[in-house]
Amino acid sequence: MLEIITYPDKRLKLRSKEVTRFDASLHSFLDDMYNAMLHANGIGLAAIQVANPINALIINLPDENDEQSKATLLEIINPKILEAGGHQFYQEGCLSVPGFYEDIERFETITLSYQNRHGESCELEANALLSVAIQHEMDHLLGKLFIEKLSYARRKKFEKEYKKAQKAKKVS
Ligand code: QAP
Ligand code: CO
Repeated sequence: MLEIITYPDKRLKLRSKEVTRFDASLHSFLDDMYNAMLHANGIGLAAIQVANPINALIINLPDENDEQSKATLLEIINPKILEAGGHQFYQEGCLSVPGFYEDIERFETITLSYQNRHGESCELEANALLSVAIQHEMDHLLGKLFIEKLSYARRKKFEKEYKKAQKAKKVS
């Protein structure tokens, strides 16, 4: 199982690089990412979160029965936002910042170009939760975490709570 690295691991700050080879090793890496994400009860994961700084991310939102399946898995490689509009707030979390959730402002709607695992060019328009998830994961590719979007006061509250939770983890 791939290990998900957590804040304040400095590797999360790396800028990810363009994917140029859409080969079997990329495919098995994407499969490994999916297993690691489901194991950790996540709905989105960027490659850098398993310490591989490449422009790849996966998103698997639950369906109407609240179940995740590979049938609805999105594998997004080398994404670029073509258009963005509107604003929404969503209470975000992150597998690399376990146990912490905060309201974050994002675009409501985005239009995205990207490549799939075979290197084919794709485009999609997303809103609501899918749009939030894509923007959250794309920030990872730039070395950014959602906690960097918090106000100074909320960031300080986060640092305090997070340190306390980490200490509690170590002794248990
Ligand atoms: C990113 O986040 C995201 O703290 C994916 O203890 C954020 O999968 C997508 C998780 C907001 C859409 C909206 C977090 C699991 C999972 C935790 C996740 C935790 C266990 C986060
Ligand atoms: Co995240």
